[in-house]
Amino acid sequence: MSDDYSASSIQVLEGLEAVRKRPGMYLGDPHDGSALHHCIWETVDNAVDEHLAGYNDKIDVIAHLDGSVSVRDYGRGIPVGIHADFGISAAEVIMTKLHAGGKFDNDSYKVSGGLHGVGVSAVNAVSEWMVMTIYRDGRTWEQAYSKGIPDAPLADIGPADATGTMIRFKPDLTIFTHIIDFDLSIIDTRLRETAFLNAGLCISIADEREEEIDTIEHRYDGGISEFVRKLNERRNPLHNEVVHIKGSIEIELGTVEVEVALQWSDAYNESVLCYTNIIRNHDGGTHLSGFKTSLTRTLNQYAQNRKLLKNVNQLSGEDIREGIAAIISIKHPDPSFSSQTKDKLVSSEVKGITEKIINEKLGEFLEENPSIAKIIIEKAVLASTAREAARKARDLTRRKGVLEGGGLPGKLADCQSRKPEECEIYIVEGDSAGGSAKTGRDRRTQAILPLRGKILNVERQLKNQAKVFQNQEIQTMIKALGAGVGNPIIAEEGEDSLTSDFADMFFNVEKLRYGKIIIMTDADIDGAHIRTLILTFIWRFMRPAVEHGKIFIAQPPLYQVARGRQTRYAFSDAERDMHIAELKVGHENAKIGIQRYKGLGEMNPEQLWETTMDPETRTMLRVTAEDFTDAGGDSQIFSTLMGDDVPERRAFIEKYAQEVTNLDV
Ligand code: 0RA
Repeated sequence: MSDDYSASSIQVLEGLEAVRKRPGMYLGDPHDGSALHHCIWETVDNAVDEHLAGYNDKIDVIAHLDGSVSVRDYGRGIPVGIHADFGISAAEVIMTKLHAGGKFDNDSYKVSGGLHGVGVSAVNAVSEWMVMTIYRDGRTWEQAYSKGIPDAPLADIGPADATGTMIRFKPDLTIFTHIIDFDLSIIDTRLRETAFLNAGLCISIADEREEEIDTIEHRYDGGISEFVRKLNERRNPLHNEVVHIKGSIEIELGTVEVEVALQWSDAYNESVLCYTNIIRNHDGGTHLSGFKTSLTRTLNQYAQNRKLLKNVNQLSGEDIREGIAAIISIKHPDPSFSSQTKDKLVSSEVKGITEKIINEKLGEFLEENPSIAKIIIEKAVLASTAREAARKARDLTRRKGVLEGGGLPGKLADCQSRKPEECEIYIVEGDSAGGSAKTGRDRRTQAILPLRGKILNVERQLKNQAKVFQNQEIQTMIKALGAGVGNPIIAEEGEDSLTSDFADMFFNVEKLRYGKIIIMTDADIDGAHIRTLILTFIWRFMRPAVEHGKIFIAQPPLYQVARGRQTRYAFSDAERDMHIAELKVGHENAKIGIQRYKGLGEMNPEQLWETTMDPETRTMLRVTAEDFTDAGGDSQIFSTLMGDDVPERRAFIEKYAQEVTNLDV
């Protein structure tokens, strides 16, 4: 045995010992299952490298009954010749020397690409046993190890009719204390991602521990384009074709390859996943910032050249990325990361490289696909308009005086009390009804805000919010309520609700100046329309007020039934008929007067107080979120109330009038 050999084997033992002592440093936490699965990733990565080098298109992963896992590839096979420096087979060097993976000094043994981490030797070190089988040059070679140490030199054990490498290892359970089982769903998820990132590579997974062994195969010839389609599976893409960009640039150390796939959907969030050498970078890095810069610049340039920006000066990066799903995958011969976990790529040259490639290729794509380009720009312009409106909303509420006393609208007849919990505001349709309400109210706790005519239908203006905030009646309401105004919450199919900067930002239900907001409109179709418009605005822009049960609908009577001095009010046809019958009892020919109230204005202040506003006797309908979201969607309450179907509307109101009796209001 040469001195060289003994020297290097001491080194090997020391290296293996280091891994066994501190597996967490090399493979992740040995107690939560992450290190255990990392062993598979590390082994598969070697086979993936062989694919990247262009020699392997299939990887078979099997979880065996005995708790071992085997990874078979069909590449060239690990070199079996004696390594000049170490005097042992190159295969043994790879399996026993830490970091030997990509760090061979001798170029002839350089692992293809040399892309991956700690190397399979670390896996060997934490394995109770490992067997390496190599199929190469028509022969089969084998070497077995215990805890990383070879049982015997690599041996030729017979002929072979294929090429490739199989590595089978059994984790050492004295190191992996807590979780002893491989989890197939974890393996499946990760290896599917690997398959997406390596177009054409087929990865099969089988679990021999199951009674019925079925083999899962992942193969995506479309690569990251198919990955993007998968991301958008539950969304509505705005264009069918996925934009796929690929390019490379030479640097001193070798080639940097940049591959990007992207597609926009009608969603509001952005999902951009970044990878370096097939490893996910959760915090992005220089490839992501290059991507963002280039996307913003290229799309703005294109839009400006084509005069597609109408009322918008320039599209921001956020506007452009609204609704985007993208995969950024780069290959780098020697990447640097901010940490051991590789969550963030920091190689500075990558930003410029990514930018350059995307500038060029995305520019080309847009030129060649003007209709897709138009769709993307239009989406960004909409996002920009909405964002601008959001900014205006913010300004409106921030401007001094808008929220507090000094800024109260002139039309508001405020109440005397300043305790929101005992205060109410009646939002009343029309000036004349407003007049009656002002006279009839309890001015200590009841405020009256008359609105003139119909307010804007905000449902049609969700994409153009600036118009909403310019509307006089809406401004008046925002000021009177004193709690600011939010931005439209547009529920998205399959997602909880809109999360980004649109949701409930500037409306603060705690700041409401009144504990009850009562909408009081005429009991006719016009009144129902106006009520619906007000409710729509509140639902879209002040939703928490609904959710906190602050919104009510006043229930003025539909009829007055009178016999002599006896008067009764009826809130439905049925109640009217009941009153008539009761008043007639014993006086078949009695003269009964029936007055149908067409508007609040027909009631004098006392009547309005008595029937509709007196907290002791009135009935009111409390509006709940379910009223907007019941089966049939947002539009149910709207269509019922907006519709011309009078009987239906009446039935609706009667139904609520009934429910309201149980309400303590
Ligand atoms: C070093 C050099 C060559 C291939 C490999 C390593 C290799 C390593 C692994 C690990 C798992 N599967 C593998 N397949 C190949 C290139 C040898 C040549 O030039 O033929």
